[in-house]
Amino acid sequence: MFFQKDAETMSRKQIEDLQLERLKWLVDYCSKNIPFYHDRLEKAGVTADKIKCLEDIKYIPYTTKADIRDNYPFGLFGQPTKNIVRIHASSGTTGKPTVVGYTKNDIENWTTCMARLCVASGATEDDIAQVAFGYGLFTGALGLHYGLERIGATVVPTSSGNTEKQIMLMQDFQTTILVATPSYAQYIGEKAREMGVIDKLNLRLGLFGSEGCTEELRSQIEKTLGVFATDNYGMSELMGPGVSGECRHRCGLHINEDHFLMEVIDPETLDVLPKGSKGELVVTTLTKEGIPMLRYRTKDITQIDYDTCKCGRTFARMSKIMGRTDDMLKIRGVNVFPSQIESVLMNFNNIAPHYQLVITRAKFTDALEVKIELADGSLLENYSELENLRNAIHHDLKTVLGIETKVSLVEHKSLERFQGKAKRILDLRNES
Ligand code: DLL
Repeated sequence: MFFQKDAETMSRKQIEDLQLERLKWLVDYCSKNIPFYHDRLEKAGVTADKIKCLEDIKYIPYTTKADIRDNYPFGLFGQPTKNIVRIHASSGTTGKPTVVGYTKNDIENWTTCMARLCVASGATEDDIAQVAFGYGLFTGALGLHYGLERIGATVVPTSSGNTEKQIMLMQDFQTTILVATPSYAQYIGEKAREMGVIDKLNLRLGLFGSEGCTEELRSQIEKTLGVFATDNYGMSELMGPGVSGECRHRCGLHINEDHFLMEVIDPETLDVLPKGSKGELVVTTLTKEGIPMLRYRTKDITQIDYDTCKCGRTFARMSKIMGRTDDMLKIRGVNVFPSQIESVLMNFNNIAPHYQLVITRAKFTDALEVKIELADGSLLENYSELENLRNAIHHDLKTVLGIETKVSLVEHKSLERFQGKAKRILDLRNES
């Protein structure tokens, strides 16, 4: 089953011709509408005319998250806000989020990309789909919501959390599709079992994504919930979910190649690697108007297979994300950069610049403990001041990260010191 068979089964030549045409358009669009890109492209001597084949993309400089941060909030938008109909955001590397904007056309293309992937995974208009991603600035929920609605499925926007009610509705509505992060799906399964209703659920399909999931974990969740689950990839800077996703054959995630041009690079030398190599994924958005991206460095590690899939789709398939080239963590589906935490801590007196992040998983839910050293022993005498400091740090971390943390103030000089690169992150999730 296809959502748009013609587009999804184009020949490689047709895909590449379309990508080239769109890349030329994009270069022109960016230099005309976005001063940042105008200057970058001019400096690099790149105009649409200089792009004669897809390989000529190499003349275009890479874009990074720092470029988005430096142009906060709307500096990289390709349209004035009167043409922007939606804004989403994800974690930035410091205090301010990474903000993205969508025009009406962007929302339409996003919906189409999502609808294709929903159909590829086996969703139909007969399905009742419960979206248990958090609604809000996060792109996951509304992305899937629009795509599923477009194919005619009945969408239930429960959002994440309130798990018992979530399960009650799942049972009462006889929901057939669960949209969630794999870890939340696992938690839902466990809770439903505890509530004694696991056999009363009618789930058949899981649309998962936004964080990594091993094959072992996936089969465990599939067994518990009685679903067939697909992996879906995307990121806010590129659109949200809808960039790529698995079909029923689950041999890689089909990339919506008419909207995204992928390259794989060596993150050290920044050289483009030969097709099929493993490396950092770099993505150029081919149709986006709100906030187009030229050669965006995702920091995600993958490899791309260009052979036609058994499902008949000709769009290339990327492997599951194999890791990151930076220290970004996904905690309860939310991107967390240690640098965000550091920038919060640096605003406080009375604490030393020594901290440790301990991540654990209990009952399928991630927990983040931030251990911070006191600057000296003076506060130890004063419980209320200590509590005030702890509460203030907790509050600021919640504001910046958007998730709950446990803040522990520890005695001066009690955390380990490092001779070389500090190892501030203790991720114990795979050990529990
Ligand atoms: O996580 C978009 C999304 C929502 C994708 C729902 C799929 C489903 P961000 O919050 O900006 O966007 O986080 C993007 O999450 O660079 C990856 O490191 C990671 N990520 C996203 N999908 C996957 C996946 C959404 N399927 C960052 N497997 C990306 C592994 C993933 N990591």
